[in-house]
Amino acid sequence: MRFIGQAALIAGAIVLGACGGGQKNAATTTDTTSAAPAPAAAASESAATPAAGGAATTASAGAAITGKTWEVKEIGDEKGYRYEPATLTIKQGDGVKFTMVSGGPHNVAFDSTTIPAGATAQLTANMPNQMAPLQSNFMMNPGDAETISFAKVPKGVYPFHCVPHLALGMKGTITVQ
Ligand SMILES: [Cu+2]
Repeated sequence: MRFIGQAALIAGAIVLGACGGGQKNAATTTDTTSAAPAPAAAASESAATPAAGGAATTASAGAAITGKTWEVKEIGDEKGYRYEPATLTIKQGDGVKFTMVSGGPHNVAFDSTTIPAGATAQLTANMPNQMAPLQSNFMMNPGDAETISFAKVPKGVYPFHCVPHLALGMKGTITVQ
């Protein structure tokens, strides 16, 4: 079980890394607020100098985890349905690995209206497997896991919940510092 989880994590990191490295210059193509596509030279400059406004949060490529990966368990038992821990404070660039322990299926879902402004595009890109926008696939069996990168997302509070068990109070909060 432990090896399976680690293999999945490594595979996820490789996929995220490959996307993040290869598509950097394409990241602004979905930003339709710009009057014209930026030439390659301008793209290089913006990569070297952090943007002052919110434009940098528009992205189509997943950003690889550069910091620590935190562990959250998904549990459903006689005490109820919950994430453990349900409250996390992490750094921008960290990742969170959600692992199914019992009582599934569980998943991890965010609401674009409750996460920080401008976070939706990058967080969507950072979630490896989604059955709907900002909703991870179901984790059916013990040991199934999904790792979500919080690299390049805006700092702030990210409430999340389990779609099948929201009514039963299975939810949590990740604060990105
Ligand atoms: Cu659940």
